[in-house]
Amino acid sequence: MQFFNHFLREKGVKNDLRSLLYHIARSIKYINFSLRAGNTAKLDSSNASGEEQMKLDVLSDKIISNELEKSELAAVIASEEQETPLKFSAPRGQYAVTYDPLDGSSLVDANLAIGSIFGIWDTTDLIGTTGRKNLIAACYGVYGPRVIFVIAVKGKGVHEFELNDVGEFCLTHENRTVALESKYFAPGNLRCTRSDDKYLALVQDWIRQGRTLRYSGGMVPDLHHILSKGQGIFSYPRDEKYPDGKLRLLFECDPFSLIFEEAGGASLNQEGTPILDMKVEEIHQRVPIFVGSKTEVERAIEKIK
Ligand code: P6P
Repeated sequence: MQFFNHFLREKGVKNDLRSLLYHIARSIKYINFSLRAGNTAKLDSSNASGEEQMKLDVLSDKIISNELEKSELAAVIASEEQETPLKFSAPRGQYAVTYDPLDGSSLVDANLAIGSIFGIWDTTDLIGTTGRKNLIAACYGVYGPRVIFVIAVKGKGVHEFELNDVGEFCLTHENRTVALESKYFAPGNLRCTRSDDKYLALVQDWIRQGRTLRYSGGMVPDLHHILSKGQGIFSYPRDEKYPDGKLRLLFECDPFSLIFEEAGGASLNQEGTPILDMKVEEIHQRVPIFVGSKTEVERAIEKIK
């Protein structure tokens, strides 16, 4: 049994990044506890993207920001739940952390799995950078029947840990990889097939080919399904309601793109540009995303762009 801190040290992950990941892991433990004990009520407020907030969204955001402040290694944090980034006064480190504290929180009342997503950047100037240039690590927590913590440090692979009965994250899978082709598909935003004939044809192709549909409406469990099966494609194209796509570049798509490229997969926008090469224009920037098995993603973009 290997604890995640020991494992990362053996992988040569430097002390301050390991310490930052330790605080992120603590926040995942506290959020997990609050989910099992917490109130699934909605608030009469909305987040910076205009989405209805749950009490658990606000609580999760507070848990994470407290842990990141305690780490003293994050100089700047940017949350999907907050309008603007927060600069800490006297940090020891110079990292920025971007995060979606509780992605898919609207699924909590249906008792479906949800998650938290984190990107760790070696710059505090997020506007104007790209994931390729400054995103050095990404991780997510999945709150399901088991609590899973997946970490990718740039150039060091993708590794999976599970929370045990005494609150430690132990290694369960080293070097997760994604095959070039897949039998699974996770087609998001099916509403847009009413107006986008190319997306309709793409989804119909997947159905005709006898592919297996796996889609829950939660990006974290839907993408974790692809990583855990080692194959799959997740798609969320743009439409009239979301002309730039629904999912956020900094809080969801860049972190998952680093993870999937590290696992040998691909993550492209609807024009076929790697998400990691997209310049950050504004904090809550949205982007269409096709991510997963490399050949499947490339084939899908050829059909839809
Ligand atoms: P739709 C959840 O609200 C989320 O942000 C992602 O977790 C998920 O992939 C997507 O939206 C689901 O969107 O349009 O299917 O509800």
